Amino acid sequence: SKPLLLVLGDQLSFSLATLQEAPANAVVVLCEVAEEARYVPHHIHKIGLFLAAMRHFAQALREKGFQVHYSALDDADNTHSLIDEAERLARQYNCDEIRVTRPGEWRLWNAMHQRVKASLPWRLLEDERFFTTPDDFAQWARGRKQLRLEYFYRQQRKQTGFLMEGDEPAGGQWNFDHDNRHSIDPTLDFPALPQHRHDALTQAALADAERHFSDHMGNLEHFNLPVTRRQALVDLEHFTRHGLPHFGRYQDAISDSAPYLYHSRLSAAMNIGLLSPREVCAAAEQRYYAGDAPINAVEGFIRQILGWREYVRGLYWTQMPDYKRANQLDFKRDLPAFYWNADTDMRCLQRAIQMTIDNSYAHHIQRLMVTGNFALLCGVKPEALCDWYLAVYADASEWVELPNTLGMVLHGDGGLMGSKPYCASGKYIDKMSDHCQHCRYSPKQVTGPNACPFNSLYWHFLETNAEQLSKNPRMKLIYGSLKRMSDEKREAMHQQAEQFLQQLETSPGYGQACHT
Ligand code: FAD
Ligand code: DLZ
Ligand code: SF4
Repeated sequence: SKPLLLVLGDQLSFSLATLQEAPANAVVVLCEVAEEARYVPHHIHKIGLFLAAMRHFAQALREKGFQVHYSALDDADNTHSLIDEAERLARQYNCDEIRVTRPGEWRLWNAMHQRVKASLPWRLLEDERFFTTPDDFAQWARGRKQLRLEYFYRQQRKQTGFLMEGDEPAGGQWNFDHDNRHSIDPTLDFPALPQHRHDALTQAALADAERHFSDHMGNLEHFNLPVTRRQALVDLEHFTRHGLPHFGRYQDAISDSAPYLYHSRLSAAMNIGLLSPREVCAAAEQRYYAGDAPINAVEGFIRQILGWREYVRGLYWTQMPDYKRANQLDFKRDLPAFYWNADTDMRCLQRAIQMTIDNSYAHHIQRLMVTGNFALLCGVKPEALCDWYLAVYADASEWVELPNTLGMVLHGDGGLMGSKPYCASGKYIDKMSDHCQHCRYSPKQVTGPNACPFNSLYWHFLETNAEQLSKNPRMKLIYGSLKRMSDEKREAMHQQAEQFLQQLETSPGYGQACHT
């Protein structure tokens, strides 16, 4: 038998089972295809990242002695679809089987699964680059009335031994989040990211991305994502030394000027396979035991990877394809046009979206509490918001994007990702950030021409969704406050929000799928 080993753009790891078990006659195939760049209009940095990283990985494979076929965007016979390319090349090289590691998106997994029994059969192998497989997650979830990250996470700690001292968690607690809620502080000094050199391969990849996809969001002038394992290791070392010690404390802070704060920006490198989550957790743990970073920082960081990252993946694979159709709060609104161009006078949104356009990155609190929160309060429909997050972030793949957007942000899954919606008014953004002092609105006003739109939208959201949310024990307090308000105040807020939403709908570009 002679297999074709298809390696996808987010599978750039030598540890893949397909590569580990490769027979000597195997042909390894990587394919640049327009379909993967366009099924949502990916940010130009994201496309540049995939092209540059795939080309470097193909080179590394060849150096290790693999026989590699690389389909480039400009190849005349390129079919521009992953499935068609693999089958075309299998015929060309006389392969009798196509092997591939489980992709990161259900649409591809399903398409490949349809061909398992074809005359040229596809064999799907499990992706072993995570701590858990979808089967492990299903087993953990079986019989539980409620799925909660915290219990899943503790089990992961015990199973992997990260931050464990015998049977006990290091530092005496599983979770140090109460130490991790500091807001932005003008005296803070954030570490600058390492600047990566663009070799000839990277330069050519970026030029090709530009030539084919210049109509997509962003420009490549300041492209600085790691595209090789070596660059990713530089970023990991830099983060654990300079960012990690402060990571916990300022995990929830938002800055008007700094895009990364003390976040790692390692998600893209991990998601495409340049770093393994295990080595990232191990590097962070080492800093704790060396006395270089405190427990609240290291525990908080490891929880994001060992806990959240695995949890969302388990949810995705055990709940798809139904998950994508869920819309618990029955949201119908289109995405406001300014999500594509940052053209808004709401400062926090303007900054989060502009940073996204500049870097194909926003940190978690910008995604959750600024762009996410606003979409939640306006009731943006899941498919519109999900396509946006999937398109604009370099780290976005549906297995991780969808549960975060549909579940965590829009509460569309009825509480699998979070026991209550992460809704907040302008008061929260004012407390955690330094945006409001630069804004034309006032976070302290709820009605009137200068009132922060988040405020009336917040109450409007609670009111509109009372039937579903007011019985939630974690929402009791806030619904109590709403109930105690005078009818006049409630009515004024309602009017204010309705007017705002109406304006949103009549603004130019509203309702178009994307704006570049
Ligand atoms: P850090 O803050 O340094 O965190 C360390 C690592 O923890 C990250 O690199 C990431 O691997 C992991 N992590 C942290 N939070 C989460 C989470 N909620 N879910 C899964 N992993 C997590 N992350 C993606 O990798 N891809 C996405 O497409 C994506 N879409 C998101 C969409 C929305 C609406 C929200 C609210 C969050 C999304 N996240 C996504 C999670 C998180 O925001 C990013 O992982 C994080 O901002 C990446 O930046 P960082 O590497 O600096 O993270
Ligand atoms: C995101 C992306 C892009 C832009 N281009 C390619 C590509 O040309 N070839 C490829 O194999 N993968 C690409 N990808 C990543 C795929 O979309 C990704 O593998 C699936 O979405 C599954 O996670
Ligand atoms: Fe955002 Fe409101 Fe603050 Fe303006 S006032 S920055 S819109 S929270």
